[in-house]
This record gives sequence, C-alpha cells and structure tokens, in this order.
Amino acid sequence: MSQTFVAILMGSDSDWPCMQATHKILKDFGIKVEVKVTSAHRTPAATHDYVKDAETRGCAVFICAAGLAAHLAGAVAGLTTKPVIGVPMEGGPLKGQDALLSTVQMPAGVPVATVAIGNAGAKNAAYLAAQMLAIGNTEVAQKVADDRANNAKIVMDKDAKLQASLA
Ligand code: RP5
Repeated sequence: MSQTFVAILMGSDSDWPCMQATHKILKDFGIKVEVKVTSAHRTPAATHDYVKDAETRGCAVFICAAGLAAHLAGAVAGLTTKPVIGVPMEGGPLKGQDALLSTVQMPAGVPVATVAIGNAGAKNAAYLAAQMLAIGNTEVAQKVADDRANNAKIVMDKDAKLQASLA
C-alpha cells in the first residue's frame, strides 16, 4: 500500500545544507519526506528510475534543487505529471542566476514551479508543497493555516516592540 510523500531531489550533496530547511518544514507539518542525491547530468538513468519508482510508491510532489546549469527539475518534470517545484541553488560564479534561468524557462506543457534562489526558495518549496497536499488533506491544511497565523503574529509583535521603543 502506498503512502503519500514529498520527494526532495538534489543534484549534489553540496545542496543539502540549503535544502535541510525544506526537509525540516515538511517534517514539522507532519508530511512524509524522502531525500535523494541524484543528478540530471551525472546520474541520468538513476534519476529516471527513482522518479518512476517514487510515482508508483505515492510521491505527490517532487522538489528538485540544483545549481549551475540546473536541469534536474526540468528533467524530472519531463518524466512525471506530478507537480515539480524547482529550487535554484545559489552557488557558482553567477550566484544562482544561471540555475534560476535553467530552472524557470521551461517549454509550454512541462511546467516547473520555480521558487527563489537559495534559502528563501528552499523554504518556500516546502510551503508550496504543503499547500498542494493541503488541497486534499484537512490536517495539513490546518497546520499550514496555523503556521501562517503564527508568522503574522511574529511580525505584529515585532512592530509592537518597535512602536514601544519609539514612544
Ligand atoms: C549541480 O552542480 C548541483 O546541484 C550543485 O548545486 C552544483 C555543484 O555540484 P558539486 O560539484 O558540488 O557536486 O549539479
């Protein structure tokens, strides 16, 4: 029997320090996660095999992180009709601008939902995947709503502190 999960794929283990935040947020929402290092360029056959197998085991969303000439998200999107979220990594001489364009500029019919370069994108990939799962899962939907409300409270508390310091 398959159990719904989110797969985090990374082109290299050097992407993991950034993508740990994605993993943590998903786990905090109580979502099952698999993490794998697999590369569109260095291990294309293994990437293909993993995606096909993960689909049969209940993968609902693929999150793909890669840097430089980042083709992992696009390659995965070509193998599945599950939603694919691309996270451009910040490394390299172009600071992730290359990865951003490689990830976002997909041809029509094979979308990759591309988030921001680096840390903010890594976090938003998890929130976006959780929001996708929340469509059919009231428990996850409640956790996402509670988290959003908590974040709003943090901002309002910061403003209250600022106002108090100015009074
Ligand atoms: C990409 O090349 C990886 O996703 C990583 O961001 C970048 C550098 O990889 P390493 O040389 O650190 O393995 O494919």
